[in-house]
Amino acid sequence: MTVSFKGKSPSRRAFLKGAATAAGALATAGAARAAGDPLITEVQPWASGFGDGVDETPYGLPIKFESDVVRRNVEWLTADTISSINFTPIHALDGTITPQGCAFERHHSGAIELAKEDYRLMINGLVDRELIFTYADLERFPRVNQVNFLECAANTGMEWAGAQLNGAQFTHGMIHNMEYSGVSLRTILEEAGLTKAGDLKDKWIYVEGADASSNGRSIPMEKALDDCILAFKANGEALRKEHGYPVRLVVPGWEGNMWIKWIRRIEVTDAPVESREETSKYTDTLADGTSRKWTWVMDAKSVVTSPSPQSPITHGKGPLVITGLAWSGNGAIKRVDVSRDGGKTWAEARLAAPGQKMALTRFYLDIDWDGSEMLLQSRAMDETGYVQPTKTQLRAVRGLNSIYHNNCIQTWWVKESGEAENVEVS
Ligand SMILES: Nc1nc2c(c(=O)[nH]1)N[C@H]1C(S)=C(S)[C@@H](COP(=O)(O)O)O[C@H]1N2
Ligand SMILES: [Mo]
Repeated sequence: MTVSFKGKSPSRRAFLKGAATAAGALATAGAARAAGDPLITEVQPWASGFGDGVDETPYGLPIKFESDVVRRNVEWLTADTISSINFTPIHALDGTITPQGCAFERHHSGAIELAKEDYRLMINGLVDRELIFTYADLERFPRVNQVNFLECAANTGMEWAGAQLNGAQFTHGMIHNMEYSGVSLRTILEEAGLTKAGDLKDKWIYVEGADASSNGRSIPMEKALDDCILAFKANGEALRKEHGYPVRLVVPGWEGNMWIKWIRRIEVTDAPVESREETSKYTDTLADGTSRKWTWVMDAKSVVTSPSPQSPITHGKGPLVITGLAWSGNGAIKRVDVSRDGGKTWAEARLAAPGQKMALTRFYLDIDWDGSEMLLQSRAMDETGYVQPTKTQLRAVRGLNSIYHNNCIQTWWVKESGEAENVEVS
């Protein structure tokens, strides 16, 4: 096995032998520290005065001590911040729901400010009745709730050629997972009427946003009528401006580019439009120079979020929580395995809750770390039986010309110091 990190190949090391320990046996972590601790023996300022009144913070932000849990961009990645991307701090989050305030953003012409009163949604093309809805109109249709991940097709795209970015936030942070509330797209299409469209099997919709880029995409009618929603709310509150306020399209399991923000038009068509976003972009060039198109589904993928380069082990050996996220655009995650020796041996991780369709799943592996280095990996399996591929397996099929749809197994080299680096094993 060789390990490469930014071109270099650290020599092979001894690998961790320790087996996973039952959670019950880990209860002693740090317990006997109290004796003589001034935080225990002395009265502290927060216990001897008043805290803030309830009128101080009508809408709250995270406490100042958490100020590094923020979206970050990578300056050299794009020419400016308008047509750009920032990344979710997944290394610092837990559970599965991404707070909107730190959920990554991707815009092609900046985040626009569109008031509900100025919002219009048009349906035209092969419909029985062309319609225009206001925001208030949309609110009067029966509503649905759905938790879904959105992953940009370019997530992990910089890693094709080798280990590049040192942090789960940057390698895997073009993802968020929210609970959406809105109206099923099917409801709105049926309101406009689809009898004129005839046989729906070969029909499409073309969707576009109100921003200058419009980000138009074609979606097959079958998917449009299946599980897409026109969402107004995320995690209980109105969508943030940057995520498409007041209405965005949710396309469960499919590449983020199709989740049109500030959606203004739906056209029913008898063929795909072949727009910029589905021809020159969001297609995957193979080794022989030909390109795959209509690669909509985000295949099963996972990543260890901690320990990881931005979330080193700081407590030395003993009980250690290894955790991460898994997801699949083809349905629910069924199982996640974790390797500590670069993929030679695997242990089945514990899913915090059974996998939900097209939503993030949190996994944990509770171990007794012996302090030796690890080549940490996770491998997801979804309900179709699909298993997340290694980087070598993916390159064999896709070559090195691709940007999008890199769902390979990630490796973190966790050193004896507890620090971690982005590496590749082969
Ligand atoms: N109208 C519009 N919709 C858009 C985009 C855009 O630039 N304009 N970007 C797309 C891309 S490429 C992605 S990955 C997702 C990002 O959604 P987010 O900003 O909520 O993370 O929105 C998609 N929808
Ligand atoms: Mo994207």
